Amino acid sequence: CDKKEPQQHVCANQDIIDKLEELMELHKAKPSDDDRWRVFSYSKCIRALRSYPKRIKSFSQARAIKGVGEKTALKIMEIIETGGLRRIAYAKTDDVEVINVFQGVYGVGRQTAFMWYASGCRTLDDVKARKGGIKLSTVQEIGVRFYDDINSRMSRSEAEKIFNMIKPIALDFDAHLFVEIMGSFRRGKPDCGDIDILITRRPFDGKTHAGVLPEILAALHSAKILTEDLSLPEDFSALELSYRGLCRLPEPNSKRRRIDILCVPWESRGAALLYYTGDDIFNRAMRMKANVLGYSLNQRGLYGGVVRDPRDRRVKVSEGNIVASETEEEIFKILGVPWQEPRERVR
Ligand code: DCP
Ligand code: MG
Ligand code: MN
Repeated sequence: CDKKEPQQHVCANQDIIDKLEELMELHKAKPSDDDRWRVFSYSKCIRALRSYPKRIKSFSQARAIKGVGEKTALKIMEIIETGGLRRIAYAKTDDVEVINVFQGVYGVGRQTAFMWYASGCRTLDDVKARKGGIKLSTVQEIGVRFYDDINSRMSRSEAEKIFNMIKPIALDFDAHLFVEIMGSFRRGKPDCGDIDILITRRPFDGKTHAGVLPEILAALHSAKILTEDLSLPEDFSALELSYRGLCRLPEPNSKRRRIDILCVPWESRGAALLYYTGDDIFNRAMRMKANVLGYSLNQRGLYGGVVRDPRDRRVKVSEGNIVASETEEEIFKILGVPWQEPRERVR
């Protein structure tokens, strides 16, 4: 039961999928080649189960599904019969937990997490003490220092307060800027992992938002709202820019919060809003819908006349031409998807 349409869907074998996913996540945090293969085969199996319409009742039925091998079929039967999967407990070794903590550090991926572990680090204090002579990038150092802050979610009201301080500062530089909050906040979620902001400008007088971002960033730093930069655009004069950083309410004891600021050309604001409002599962459903209709959808727009390589449909032979990008409404309309308010765009 892949979400072919962007709407709620319950799977006939959801309990099985949940357990196999849990096991897959554990193997993801293990370094061996064997584990890599297990992750690969579980993900294939999970995908097959998602699109399998009936409740699985027997070993032979499970085995007959493409992508389900003998060992996985046995696991499926164990889940059906006992509601649990003993393999999960075995897979929960100490290294998994440590590596998951390390991978939770902003700027740290599998490679670095494994390297820290191999160097003898077992806790973030070990990392801070550079145990085993490990080296940290500036971003990783920030990630370790504000690990708890970055890994906790803020209330909607805190996100709102921060955004309400940022917006007038931006508008101060150019009153014609379009400054909108996207992500989970726009979907109406009661808590947010970060603050996602879109900036653009209608060039009615020939002027664009080009060049305004560095001024805004400097002002936000002076106002003690931005505290650390995580990644800056290479060329600030471009129309399409993305900034990542940490911010906080300029009050004592306020926590650091993740912030993403995007600048896009005025013509692609609809596609950008659609993409960055999410959620990611909804986006996937919309992209799939577009592909089925022979279009291609990304954060820049909806493209028609895309020619794909028949041997590998992911490869585009021709980029096609833009069909819609200015408003979310026209993209919904062309895809034949009934309009959904941001708060409805959830799994
Ligand atoms: N997005 C996506 N696929 C990704 C990452 C992001 O489609 N791999 C889109 C959908 C997200 C949006 O970008 O909703 C913003 O990304 P965030 O990571 O900020 O996610 P949310 O704002 O949805 O949730 P959170 O509250 O955790 O920030
Ligand atoms: Mg977000
Ligand atoms: Mn974000």
